[in-house]
Amino acid sequence: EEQLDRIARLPKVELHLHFEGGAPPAFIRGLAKQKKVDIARIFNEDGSYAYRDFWHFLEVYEAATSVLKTPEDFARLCTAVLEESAKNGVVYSETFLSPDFCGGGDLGAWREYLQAIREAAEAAERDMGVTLRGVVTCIRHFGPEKAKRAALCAAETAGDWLVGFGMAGDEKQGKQRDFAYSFDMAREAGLRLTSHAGEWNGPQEVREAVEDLRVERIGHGVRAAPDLAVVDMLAERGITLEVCPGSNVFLGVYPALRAHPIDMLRKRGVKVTVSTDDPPFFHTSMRQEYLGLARAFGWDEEIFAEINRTALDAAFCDAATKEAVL
Ligand code: ES4
Ligand code: ZN
Repeated sequence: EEQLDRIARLPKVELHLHFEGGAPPAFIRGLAKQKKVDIARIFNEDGSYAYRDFWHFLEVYEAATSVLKTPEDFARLCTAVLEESAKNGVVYSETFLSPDFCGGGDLGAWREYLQAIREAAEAAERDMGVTLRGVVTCIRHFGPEKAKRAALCAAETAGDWLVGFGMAGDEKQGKQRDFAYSFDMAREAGLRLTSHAGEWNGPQEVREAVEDLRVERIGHGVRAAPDLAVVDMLAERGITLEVCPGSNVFLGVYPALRAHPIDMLRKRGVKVTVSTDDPPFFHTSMRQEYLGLARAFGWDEEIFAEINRTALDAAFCDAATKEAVL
C-alpha cells in the first residue's frame, strides 16, 4: 500500500496526449451550450463521451472538437488539460496538436492558435509546475494533401516550443509511406518525429513507420509484439514506444491489462514509456495508468523511475528543459 502510494506520487513524464482528447466532457458540453451547437448525441446520460469503438471514437472526437473555435477556446482547453496533468504529478508533457482543428490548415490562423495555447501553457508552468511542449500531428484519414499543409504549419513554427511532428488517425487507411513527403519536410525543419503505428495494424506497420518515415518514436507500437524480429529491431535501433495501456484495454486491443505486451516488450529491451492518449475519453489518468501497471505486473518504484527517465530521454525538448523538470 505504501509502495503504491509512492508510485502514485512519483513525478511523471507523458509523451502521448492528444490535446483535444484531454478535454473533459463537461468542458465540451459547456462550450457547446454557450455556442448553441447541438452535440447531445456524443454524450451518455451520465455526461461521459458516448461511442462504440475506435472508429466511432474518431467521429465523436471530431464532433467534440468542432465546438473549439477560437484561439481563446484552445487556451482555456490548455489550462483545463494541464490542471489534470498537474493533479496527476505530471511534470513534463508533450501534446499532439492538429492544424486541421486549429484554423483548418491555414498558416496565419495556425500561428494565432499556437500563440494562444503557448501563452496558456507558460502560465500553467508558472502556476502549476507542469511543462508542456507541442507536437504537430497530421491526421492519417484526412489524407496526404492535408498532411502537407499540417507539415508546412509545423515547419514554419518549429522551435523551442513546437518540437515535433507526427501522425495520428485511422491506421486502416493509407500507408505510412504516403506521408513521407510531410515527414521529410518536418525533419528538414529540425522537428523530431513520431507516428501512430501498431495500435490496430500488426508488426509490419511498425516496421514501415521506422523504415519509411524514419521516426524515432512510435505511438503505441504494441502490436509489434507477436513478431520478435520487429521487437528486436525496435530494441536495436533504440526506438521509444509511447505506450497507452489504459487506452488499449478500453478500446479492446487487449482484453485486460495483464494481457498487455508492455511488460514483455520492456523485458526484451524495448524502450517503453507510459501515457494516457485521450484520458477523459478512455476514463484514465497518469496516476491510474501507473497503479494499474503496478498491480498487473508487480512493477515497483524503481521501474517507474526508469520509465520516466526513458521518457525524458526520448522527449523532443532541449537539454536545458529536461534538466529543469526531473
Ligand atoms: C487519434 Cl486523430 C486521433 N485523435 C485522438 N486520438 C487518437 N488516437 C489515434 N488517432
Ligand atoms: Zn494516440
